[in-house]
Amino acid sequence: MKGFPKKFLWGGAVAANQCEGAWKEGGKGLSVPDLDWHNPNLNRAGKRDEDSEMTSSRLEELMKIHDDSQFPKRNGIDFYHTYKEDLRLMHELGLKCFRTSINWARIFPNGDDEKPNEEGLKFYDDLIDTIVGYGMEPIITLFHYEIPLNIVTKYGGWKNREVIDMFVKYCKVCFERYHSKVKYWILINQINLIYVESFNSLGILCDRVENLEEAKYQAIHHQFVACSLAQKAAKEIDENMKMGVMISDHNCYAETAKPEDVFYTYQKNQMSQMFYTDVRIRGSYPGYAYRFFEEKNFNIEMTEEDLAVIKEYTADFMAFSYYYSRMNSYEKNNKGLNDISKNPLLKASIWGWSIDPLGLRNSLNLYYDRYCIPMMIAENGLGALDELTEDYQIHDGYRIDYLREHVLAIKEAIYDGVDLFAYCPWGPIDIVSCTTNEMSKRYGFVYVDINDDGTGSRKRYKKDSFAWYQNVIRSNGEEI
Ligand code: BGP
Repeated sequence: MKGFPKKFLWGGAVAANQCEGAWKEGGKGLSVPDLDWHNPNLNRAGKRDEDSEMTSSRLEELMKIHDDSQFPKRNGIDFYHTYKEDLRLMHELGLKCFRTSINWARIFPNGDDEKPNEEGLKFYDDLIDTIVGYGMEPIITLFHYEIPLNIVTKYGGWKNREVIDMFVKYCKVCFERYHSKVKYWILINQINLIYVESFNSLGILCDRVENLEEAKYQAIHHQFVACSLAQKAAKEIDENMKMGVMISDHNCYAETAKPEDVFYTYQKNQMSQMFYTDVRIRGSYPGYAYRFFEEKNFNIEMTEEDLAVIKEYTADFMAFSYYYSRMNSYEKNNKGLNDISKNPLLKASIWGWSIDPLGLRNSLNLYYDRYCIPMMIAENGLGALDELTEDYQIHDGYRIDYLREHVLAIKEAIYDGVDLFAYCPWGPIDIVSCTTNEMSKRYGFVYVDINDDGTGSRKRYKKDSFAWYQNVIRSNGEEI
């Protein structure tokens, strides 16, 4: 097909923990992102934040800090109180869909509570009604790192099998309450990121397990089972709901055409990306994963019932976030899945994220060829340091350039035959960064005047990119 489908969902995506704030309001429990500490001496282009793998002692230290300004996600952009006004701006932007998450700890403050927290549900009743009221299709993520902290400290996170039932119970509450309003659900945000995010994604404290890597794969098995069981519950409640599997795509290129570079790069892509979608879409563990476990001597406990439910309840659509591509060399990068090289042929943002629009077209083709199910781009965008001028303008031509190139690549992929139904640029309104916990890494079409230390007027201003995206949507991708 040439051009975007008629009912294409042009959207935007945020996550509860990065925008809502109100971390202690409405009966919400403490959750993992509430402890995401902002390092004022952050090395932006360096490795990810030191807290992506957490120890019990570091967690205790963080619990003793009572200054909220050091934890920007606790206040976010105060979306909990401003969502009506913020969503009005999203409506003005012309969004056809809006992706956000439900914060698990608002619904089950401790994860293991007997009954859901009605006040938390009430907030999402209003939020979802507002999204729908503005004519936007809500896309709801059920787990965007918002694991109740009690599940981490009392149960050891997703490594513990008991967490499956807690998650499914929480999902059921949401499905029952919102099935008539929410069609598209993403069960777990970026389910593949476990090789960099053992704490955020899985709630594992690394000193509490014998072998962290093995524990991660046990935990991910529990997430797979939980997703299929949640999906089973969803189908029983309302067959019209669609369940998506989502990964973070950073497809690796081989550094050279040397067969070793090509093959070991392929293997890296298998275990860091395809493994997750193979299980959730094809419904079984691929041979290369069993081999990976065997060669590492991992003993992953899985029952026959687990494998049966994984087989029966597979994802209805595939979603992925796309920010950058990666590069791999057999000789230089043999220290695991996250050991990669910088691609000298690509420019990068100051956070070191390479800019590669063709990589997006490549990934869309790759996944669609493999799975042939409807696809959604759940996140994409350029994090940048924006400047608010004295007359309250934000001239973010660099963002327009980035998005233009990516939207053009998507258009080509649709012409290639990919069945893509939604595109959700990340953070259509500025929110706190996920990886570096700072406000300064901005993605929005709307600027939010809040600084890293929480100061600022909190006012919202439209950036130059606002009018650009508005026109892209209005013309259904004809004017880019
Ligand atoms: C993804 C997360 C998002 C988001 C995005 C950008 O990994 O799903 O939550 O924030 O990355 O990352 P950052 O905010 O650190 O730039």
